[in-house]
Amino acid sequence: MTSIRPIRVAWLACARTFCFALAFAAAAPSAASGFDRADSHAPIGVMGDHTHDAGDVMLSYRYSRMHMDGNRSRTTDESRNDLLGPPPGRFPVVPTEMDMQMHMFGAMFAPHDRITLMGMLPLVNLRMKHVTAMGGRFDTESQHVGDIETSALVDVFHSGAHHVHLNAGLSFPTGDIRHRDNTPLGRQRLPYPMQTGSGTWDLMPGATYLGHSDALSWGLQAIGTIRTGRNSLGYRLGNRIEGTGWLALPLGDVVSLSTRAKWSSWGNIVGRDDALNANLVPTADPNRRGGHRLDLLAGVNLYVPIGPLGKHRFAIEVGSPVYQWLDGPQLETDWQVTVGWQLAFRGLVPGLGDRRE
Ligand SMILES: [Cu+2]
Repeated sequence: MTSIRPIRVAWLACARTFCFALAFAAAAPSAASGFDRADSHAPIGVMGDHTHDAGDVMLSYRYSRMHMDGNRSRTTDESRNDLLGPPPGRFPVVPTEMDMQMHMFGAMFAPHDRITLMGMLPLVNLRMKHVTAMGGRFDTESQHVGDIETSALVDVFHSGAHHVHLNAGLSFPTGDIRHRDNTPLGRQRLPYPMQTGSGTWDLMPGATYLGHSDALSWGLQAIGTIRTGRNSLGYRLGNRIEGTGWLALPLGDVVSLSTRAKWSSWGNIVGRDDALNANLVPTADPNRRGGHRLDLLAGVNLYVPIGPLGKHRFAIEVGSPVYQWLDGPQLETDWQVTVGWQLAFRGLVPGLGDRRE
């Protein structure tokens, strides 16, 4: 009973935003662009960056990996020897490294020239290495479907080289929040960052601006993640805001190079999982999860028209933080990489909107 109300409020807020966006879209000029090059999609690490014309379908696959190594409190690195020890103040177990891998399958479909629907299914693999105050080492692993995300991208402005759309996303609690693995204390519930889901319905509102000239293209995007209510274990992850801006340089018709900056801020956990002991390991402390990070990334997009129907895109983007402030001790990010493939079918579903070509 108690979990129904926040969901209803969330749905109402979402529906209201969406109706507002639709009203805008109806008044906006046509989204016909004719902008069709390697850099007409953002760097592959950006989601929901582009919209489609009515009847278009696009399939995508992304593999991403993020590597975390060493601990940090605020902006200061902390060695494991500084952290290991008896509580309070120190921890019997300290994480040393983490790898987050994700296989993300996506589909896009535009039922209308100004509305593109998008769905994303992530498969997540998380691995963490630890040391103990007794001198032991152990690893934990978690693998599961992550939180499935759907969104509607609504074109609200299009004028020559400039385009704006709104992102109205909803993340479903399909990931795991109860994963257990073997530890020196037996089979235990794993701490928050080793779970593949949030356990809550999350709203993901945002806006995206795209611009291009003959020689360059650029874009800005801001997306929030707003958790609603609490999950079935009695907590919710911190809200999150991400803002990114990029610049891309087309080299001929097939290749483009990109550079991007991305700011992320995320809060601590509200509530707690009673199965976790925050004195044992910092990852189990709901008040040591928040942070801010600025990443710089570089990418390559390839655009390969193959056959009459499909247009393939291949892309890679790599990046590293230049600034991170962590409400730690928390594992710090070292690098990340995203590799992706996209296949678009123009006008696959006929009879929608008016084709322009
Ligand atoms: Cu697409």
